[in-house]
Amino acid sequence: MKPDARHVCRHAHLVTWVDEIARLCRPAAVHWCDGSDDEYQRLCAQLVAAGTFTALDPQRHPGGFLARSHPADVARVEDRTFICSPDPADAGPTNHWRDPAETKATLTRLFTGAMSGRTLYVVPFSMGPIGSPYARIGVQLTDSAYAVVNLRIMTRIGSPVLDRLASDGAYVPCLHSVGAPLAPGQADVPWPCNPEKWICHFPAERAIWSFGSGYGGNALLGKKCFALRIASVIARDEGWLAEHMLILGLTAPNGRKRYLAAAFPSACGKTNLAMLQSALPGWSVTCVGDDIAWLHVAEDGRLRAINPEAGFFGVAPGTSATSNPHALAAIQANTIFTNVALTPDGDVWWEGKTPTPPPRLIDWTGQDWTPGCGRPAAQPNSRYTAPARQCPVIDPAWEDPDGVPIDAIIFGGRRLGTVPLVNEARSWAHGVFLGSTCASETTAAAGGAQGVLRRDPFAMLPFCGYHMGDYFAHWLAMGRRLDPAKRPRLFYVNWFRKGADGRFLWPGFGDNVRVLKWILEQLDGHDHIRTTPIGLMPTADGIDVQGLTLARGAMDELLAVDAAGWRRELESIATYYGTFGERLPAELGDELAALRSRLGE
Ligand code: GTP
Ligand code: SPV
Ligand code: MN
Repeated sequence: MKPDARHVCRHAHLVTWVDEIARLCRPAAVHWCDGSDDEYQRLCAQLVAAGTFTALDPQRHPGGFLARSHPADVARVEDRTFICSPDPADAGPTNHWRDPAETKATLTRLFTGAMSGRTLYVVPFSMGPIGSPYARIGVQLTDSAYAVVNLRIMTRIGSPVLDRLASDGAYVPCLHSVGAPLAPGQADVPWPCNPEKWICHFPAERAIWSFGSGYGGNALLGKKCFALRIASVIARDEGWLAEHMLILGLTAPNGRKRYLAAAFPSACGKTNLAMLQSALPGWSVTCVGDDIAWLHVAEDGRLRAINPEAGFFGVAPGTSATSNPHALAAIQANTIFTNVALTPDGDVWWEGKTPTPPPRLIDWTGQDWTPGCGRPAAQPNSRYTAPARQCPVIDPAWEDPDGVPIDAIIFGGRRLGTVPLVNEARSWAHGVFLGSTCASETTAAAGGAQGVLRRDPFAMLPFCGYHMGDYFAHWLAMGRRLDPAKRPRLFYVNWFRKGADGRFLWPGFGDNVRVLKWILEQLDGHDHIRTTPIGLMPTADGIDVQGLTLARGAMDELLAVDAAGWRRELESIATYYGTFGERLPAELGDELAALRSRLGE
């Protein structure tokens, strides 16, 4: 791969770092990525030749590829993700802490010669539109061509970023190796990786070292490692927020448009909400981002958000023409599918794509698959990587360097019981209380057991780079910095409530616009509202159900305040809050006490 973009790099510090890492990792070659289409095509062709990629049928998916990962490298590894702050107390009780010096020593040993026989790619990338005052630059050094082509979709990479960096710009060094050196003459495998994985963050020096995995958030270091874990630390220090949130525009029939952000845990509905096809006539949603939001206080005291990413790394299973037609359109061309199933005619398939599966497939492990064989055809955390600009409802302002103004923030998660369909916080502090107490059932997005209910405050449990108690305090402080008249209002939703028969009570997806409508009406002032002990909720007729048939009694159950459930919840929150010790802001203890007394406890 020659020539490369090294010649346009005027940044002596970066050149020195790359040289140093090349000496450590001993790659066979070093390639500076320019980010061009030509380079992308060559890398994809190389991945096809290596057996990592299978080209899809160009009629069905022009520029489409399927990648199958190693069966043990399919999701983020939270138990191997470390925050290496100098003081263990700064990582807090929700993170895995390791000593920075010791961890560097271990990693240096692991990285020694780790890239033998491979190419070291230098990938300068911008999180956020290049030139936006809110954008930040990272440089990923990686021996994974798969990571490079994914980064090219998910971020803005190459020469324009080097130009922006000039001779002395700041960047976050992101070192990545799949940890599979090749001896001379040794044949490669389609998905190199290492059974030993280390996803390490050094918040004090703002650096990332990732070893052993080629998958998703473990390997695309701009995403969770930089844009959330390291960025959350930068944001704390600089007075902004780095959040696991979608950003959407909601237009009412009168033409008025507002922007909302929503934090749901991994695989809990951000992508689907961000580009929903409205079930209500006259209402429409446009997508600014589906996974990460960087939020700043603008000069006028308003909260504004940018999407630091440029693509979607979305959950494939469940994506269908009925659940999310806009995502299906976005992934028609130029998309990398990872761990989905392949049809005999070069198309892709996953559970839920069509009501009935095709009669024959090659499953995500490369084996023949027939319906009823007892194995899933697609890995439950199979994903697509697609350029955001291909989304048919991408918002016209999605790359606005100043971001979009946020009028409401929604928290949520998968809760089978207790938590109602929608609820508004009584105040900013109450909203921070709601965000801090979010809980959700675990999903396939991370290794470990699934369907286990755990606290996932602000959907940031796996992504906050510092002490969660300090993070709550930072949210409270941000509220004080916003103009009270322009401050976003805070809501809590739950699409995942189940009835006695074990089925979802709420249809979800495009029907979620009905709840967004109530939220917008709340902002504008209306009377479909009742005050309850847990917050402000819709009246029985508050949610617009035109054209919708719900099971009998479903709406009552969705909008009920389950007193017994909330009493259990109080105890569980008290125990949870206890884990933060004196770093739990006093206001949150007060909110818990106030809820207790409103519930008559
Ligand atoms: P990450 O990319 O992991 O951060 O996830 P995400 O929050 O963007 O989740 P996504 O929208 O991809 O949804 C994950 C799963 O939840 C998919 O299988 C969806 O089909 C399902 N899902 C999304 N929205 C709804 C909903 O409103 N109701 C129900 N029942 N399921 C939903
Ligand atoms: C998530 O797990 O929240 C994701 C996918 O968005 S990953 O990039 O793997 O983190
Ligand atoms: Mn995510």
